[in-house]
Amino acid sequence: MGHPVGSESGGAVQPELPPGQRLQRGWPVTHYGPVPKFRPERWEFRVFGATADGEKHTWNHEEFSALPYGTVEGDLHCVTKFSMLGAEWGGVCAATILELAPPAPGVTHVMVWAEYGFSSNLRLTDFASDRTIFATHKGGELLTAEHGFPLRLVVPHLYAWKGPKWVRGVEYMTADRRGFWEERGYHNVGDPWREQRYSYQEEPGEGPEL
Ligand SMILES: Nc1nc2c(c(=O)[nH]1)N[C@H]1C(S)=C(S)[C@@H](COP(=O)(O)O)O[C@H]1N2
Ligand SMILES: [Mo]
Repeated sequence: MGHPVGSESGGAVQPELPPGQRLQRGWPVTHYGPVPKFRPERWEFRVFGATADGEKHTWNHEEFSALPYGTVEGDLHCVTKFSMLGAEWGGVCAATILELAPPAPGVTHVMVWAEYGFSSNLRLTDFASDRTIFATHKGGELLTAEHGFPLRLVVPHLYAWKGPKWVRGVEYMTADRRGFWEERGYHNVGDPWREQRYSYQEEPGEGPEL
């Protein structure tokens, strides 16, 4: 049976969860460190590293807010085993950023950077998924500070740590490098359907040497 398909259980249709996950009602707040204060005049979103034109691309908050708005339906699966299903995220699709600031041909991975140096690495193919979104809204409402306002990444097909809150930019990389949680024992790829929780589960080729 395919994964995000509903199944009958006691008469009610239950959405299916990845292995080992349980459904969370409501939306808990989970992160490491303090919630940053948003200062619009100092905020900018940058795309740097191996860009196609060799230049760094930046948007201030006003410019970023004027980018095309898209929506995506997606779940959050926390590696601590709760999942929040079926949220509607609004914001700027990663595909839009890739179009406006294309990567050089040799780019294989990206590092997504957030406030206080938090980071997470993704394969370019995961970042380029049509469901990967830099979200400003959930369910039509602006994100709250604890949930990542003014901007967070959502990658519905990977564990939620792969989506930094308070995101500030993307680095295009021609080789893989581990981000914050990936350096601290979490799986380099993080596919919840394959239960890729910890780095000791990595198969050869799934991550840089530890
Ligand atoms: N900047 C930052 N983003 C982060 C984290 C973090 O520690 N710092 N934790 C991640 C983890 S582990 C999860 S489960 C989700 C939780 O998002 P939520 O608090 O909106 O539910 O945020 C992710 N994004
Ligand atoms: Mo998490």
